[in-house]
Amino acid sequence: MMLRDGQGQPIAIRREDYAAPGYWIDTVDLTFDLDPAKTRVLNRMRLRRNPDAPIQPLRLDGDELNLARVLVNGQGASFRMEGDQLVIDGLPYAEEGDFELEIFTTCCPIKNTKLMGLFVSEDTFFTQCEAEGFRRITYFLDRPDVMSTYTVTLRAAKAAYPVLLSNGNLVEQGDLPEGRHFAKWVDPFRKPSYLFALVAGKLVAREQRITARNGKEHLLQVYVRAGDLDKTEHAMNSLINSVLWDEARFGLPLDLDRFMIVATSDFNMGAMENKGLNIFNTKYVLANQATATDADYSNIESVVGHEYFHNWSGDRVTCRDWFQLSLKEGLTVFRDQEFSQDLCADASARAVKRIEDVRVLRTAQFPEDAGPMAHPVRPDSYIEISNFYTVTIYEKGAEVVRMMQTLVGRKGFEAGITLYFERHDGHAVTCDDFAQAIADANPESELARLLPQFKRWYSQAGTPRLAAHGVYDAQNRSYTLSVVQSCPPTPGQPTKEPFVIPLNIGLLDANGRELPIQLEGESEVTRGTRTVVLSRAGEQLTFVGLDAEPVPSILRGFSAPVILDFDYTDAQLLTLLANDPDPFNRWEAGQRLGLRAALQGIAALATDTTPVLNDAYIDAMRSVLRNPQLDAAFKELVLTLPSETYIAEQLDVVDPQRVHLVREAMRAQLATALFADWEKVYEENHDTGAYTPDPTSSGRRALAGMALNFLCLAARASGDTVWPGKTLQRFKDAGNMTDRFNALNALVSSGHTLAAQALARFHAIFKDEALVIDKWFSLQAGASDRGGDILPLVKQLMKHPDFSLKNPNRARSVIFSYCSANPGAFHRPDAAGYVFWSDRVIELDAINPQVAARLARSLDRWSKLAEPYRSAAREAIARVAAKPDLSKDTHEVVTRALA
Ligand code: 0A1
Ligand code: ZN
Repeated sequence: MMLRDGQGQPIAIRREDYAAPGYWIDTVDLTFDLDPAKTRVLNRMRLRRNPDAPIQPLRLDGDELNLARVLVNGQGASFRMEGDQLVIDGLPYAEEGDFELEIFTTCCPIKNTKLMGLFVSEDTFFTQCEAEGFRRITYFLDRPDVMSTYTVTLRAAKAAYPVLLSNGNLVEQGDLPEGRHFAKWVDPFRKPSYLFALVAGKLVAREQRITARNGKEHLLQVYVRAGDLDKTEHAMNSLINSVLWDEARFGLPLDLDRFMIVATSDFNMGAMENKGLNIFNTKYVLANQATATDADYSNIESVVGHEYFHNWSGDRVTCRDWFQLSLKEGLTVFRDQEFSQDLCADASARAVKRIEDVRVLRTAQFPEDAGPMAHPVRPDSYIEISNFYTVTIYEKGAEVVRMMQTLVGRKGFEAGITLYFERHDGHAVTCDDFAQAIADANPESELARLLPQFKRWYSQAGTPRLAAHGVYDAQNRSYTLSVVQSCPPTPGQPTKEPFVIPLNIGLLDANGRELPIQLEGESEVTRGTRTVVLSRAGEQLTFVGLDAEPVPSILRGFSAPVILDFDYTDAQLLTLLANDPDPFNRWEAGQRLGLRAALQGIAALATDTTPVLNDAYIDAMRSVLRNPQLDAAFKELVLTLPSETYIAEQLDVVDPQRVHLVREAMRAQLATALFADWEKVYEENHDTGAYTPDPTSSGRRALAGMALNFLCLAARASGDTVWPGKTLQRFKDAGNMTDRFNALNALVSSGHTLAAQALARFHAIFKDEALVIDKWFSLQAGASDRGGDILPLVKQLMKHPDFSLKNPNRARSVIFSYCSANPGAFHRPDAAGYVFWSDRVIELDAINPQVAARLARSLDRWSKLAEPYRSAAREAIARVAAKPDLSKDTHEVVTRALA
């Protein structure tokens, strides 16, 4: 049951209604008798009233629990149920000190398909408590500002559940009658309930003892199922690197004797930072060269880092309420991004990582910020908090932290982080507290000067737009850049105030050489990038001492999460693409050229055989490919055209089929026009020797994979059989999953007849590797559509014996790959894609509302679609919204979409 208003609609929770809890829970002593069908939970807590809060009954949250007993100080107590809440009156007053509350409940983990609270996955018990899953385990004040010390005793059948884990330190274990055993864990750190975890089952661990910089010894463990131990080395190495990095960069040591990671194949998200007992989706733990791609290796490194860094930014200092979610998530994404960059051997690899991060932001977060689910980094209200684990909270939140670092400098930022942890260690705090600490540690900085205005990044939703225009004055040898900022309305926020925007700028001469920078009225002349801080709606920047009109390189390194409009000429973009010392803007110049061509092709109603790319673009791409100074990874990014989603975002009215057709035409053109170069690129890069997932060799594999893709595409047009044949051979002989998968992808995405046998062989080799079978499904559901062939294939894939709607990874591999990642196949003129989508949302909602609500977001941008797509999409959303008994999760998404 959920809270509903008079009309029966779920009630929104508002940030302004925050009130401190009426009670504190100091200690929690939990005893579990684990049984898949009926787990018994004895919860003994010590509570006291919060003397600073109004006198009120105790209201404990619960969800799908069977209540057997409530005792206060050992006596039967009177209580009542109000909806899902257990309400107890007449408890001791503050002056009377603390009291004991004992609650005995049972729950049914085997039937828990929501994967929140206590659930069973492959005969092993796991928990997921963030954000509000603990209430599915026991009645509790399930909110992050109630922090307690936990003692946990786990009891279970020894043969079936030999490993019993919980947070903190193992203090006791032993056998019990009837083949059962127990383990008792004590977590020395106070924590909110969302960080509680337990795991029980047949698992094995890779172990490593490490000595940190400060001389302390720790035991690191990665727990997996018995057959997967050979896939844990990379996760363990990533964990070791994370421990060392956090201590070196921010002075934050590991505070536990033992740190555990456990992998499960049934998980709604990527991973979870439970104190000392991180629980991971297998996708972000398991890797060996035969089963995982370079991208998997790199994701594992980031996610292991991310969860580990939460130990400080999340666990030691947590959120006061869920509106502050970005306090931990934005900061922790920033930290994992910095970690991955710092592990790179050179500046080029760092830039590649930055470009990849920005690409995620622009293809996922910018559309979110422009759509019906747009919300500030610190939201003002929500119906279901699970819907707010978004790219805005995570990725835009990280950009906000990054801008702070830009404004105070790297050293200043490190001092700010130190002050933040000194001030708030052990507490549940707010985004304001974080920004204040960074500013206070840097009192002379622009951040401190502009702090209240800077914090609009937390309160205002929407992506700011910078309209920049440059005028050269030959007489005064000056160049004036006018910049006007604006931000479109978002739900509930019709108007916006100006943001503080750190803008990194450089100037190049016509030959692409970096010019010295001197701003009018300043005596200082600098070389390279200059950070200018914008804070007004419109500003003019005048650069002096210039003998000719410069080519401005604006927003270097993507110094702020904004859209930059500048009327670059093609010649200027070609100069930047060939020369900009800032690799981000060098890449960006190529993207702008590609985007421009795509938009022109779309406007001109290009057909699939119209040349969309001009010779200058093709020549520039050829030069990039042939440039010996550029790394393979960077080349691969430059040669990747803007995605269909990104192109669509630039249009007011989107015809997805047209976008798809034009982008495919551009790909076909790149394939044929650069055929000889692709052959050479392949020959030069395909042999990367003994497999290691380092940035250099993975960059070469990525570029070779791209070449193979284009070669097969060109073969499709020419009828050539040599390259498809070579690709099949490559697929068969490959020594690692990256090369094998790239070859398979080249055959599938070019629609070659050899694809079928390669797919069959791939399935046969990897039938027992769930994560590889996910790739097999996802590749097919995400393949380029030819004449509407993907939807029937997707329906067929759902009938495959390996398919299951209950396993989130598998559901995502087919349904999300089609509905969210394959716009050309999903947006069908006959609306069959949308009908399929609504059926799946409804079907999934009954099993797992979180997964359903995510799928529901595939149609976020429906109102931008051209007819007939627009009306058909709206109808499909309305059909979902009309379904009675929809979860809060899905209800919130579809009603916002229709608002
Ligand atoms: N805090 C985790 C993300 C997470 C959130 C909710 C979950 O519930 C299903 C699971 C994980 C992180 O940022 O990694
Ligand atoms: Zn996180």
